[in-house]
Amino acid sequence: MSATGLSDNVIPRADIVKRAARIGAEIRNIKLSGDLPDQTIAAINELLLENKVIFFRDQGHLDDAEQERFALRFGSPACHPTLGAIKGTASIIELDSVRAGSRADLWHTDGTFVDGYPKIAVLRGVVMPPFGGDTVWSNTVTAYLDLAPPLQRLADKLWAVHSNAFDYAIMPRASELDKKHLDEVFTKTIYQTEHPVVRVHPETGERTLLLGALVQRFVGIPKYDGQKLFDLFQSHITALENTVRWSWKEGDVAMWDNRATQHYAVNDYGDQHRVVRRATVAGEVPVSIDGQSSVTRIKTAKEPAPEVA
Ligand SMILES: O=C(O)CCC(=O)C(=O)O
Ligand SMILES: [Fe+2]
Repeated sequence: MSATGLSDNVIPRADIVKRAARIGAEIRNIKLSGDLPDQTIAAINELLLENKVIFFRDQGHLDDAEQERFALRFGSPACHPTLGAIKGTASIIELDSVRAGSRADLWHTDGTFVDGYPKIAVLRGVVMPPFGGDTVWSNTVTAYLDLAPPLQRLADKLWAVHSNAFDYAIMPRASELDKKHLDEVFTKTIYQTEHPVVRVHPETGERTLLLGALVQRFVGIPKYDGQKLFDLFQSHITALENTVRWSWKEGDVAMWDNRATQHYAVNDYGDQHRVVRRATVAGEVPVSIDGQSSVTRIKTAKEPAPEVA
């Protein structure tokens, strides 16, 4: 049952199938489009807030334009700060396994190197391998609640610097080509943004842990100690009880609340082809439990690499 009961009137309870106790539900018998009634959109938003990630099978009718029209019923497009959108769309990016840098096999929240990073992502499975290639999401609200109260109080006070100038060289499964591509394309402009480690969710008021792969360091804490703290908090986010794993079929759609989750695309499908396309909805600037907003401290275009004669 949903918190307000709104979804019960519009989406029958029998069509909401929970996939794990703490996160994830599949919504059945709905055809996604940009033309769904307002009430249905509100019910989907409510199910999203409650379940953090929701799944829809059999959405093979969607093309890029319709996928984006559906996503934009929840807000305005979030254009990726350094990657171009697919032609004819405002926000859709494609991750194609044959292209360098398309395997998101790290726990992350999307786009946290800027202050108002995306609030919602809508991901469509376009080409799926016969085995492997699942995606896993974690609930960063229950991860916070799992912390012992003294650790919650510690997290409440911490701030972290997030950047896209990530050290791609440390990625365990990326090829040299992947690393070079990521370094060149993803970091055309370098951002550094300070976010509270505990973000108050703007719609639910829940406390969420805001960390993930783009964290560079904690403000005011030496790197060595910071790494241990990061590992401690992050280990609660990736605890299996806080996660749900989706085994994709082509035409599936996964929609997540990027303010209350992290995700990880499992890189276990070898050379098989896998393509997903993602529409993203712009998000609010995070606010800490004492009302302070995130700030982008640095935004600089990277010098082009010198020509080698
Ligand atoms: O490939 C996936 O399943 C997820 C990729 C990802 O991290 C994203 O779309 O934000
Ligand atoms: Fe992602």
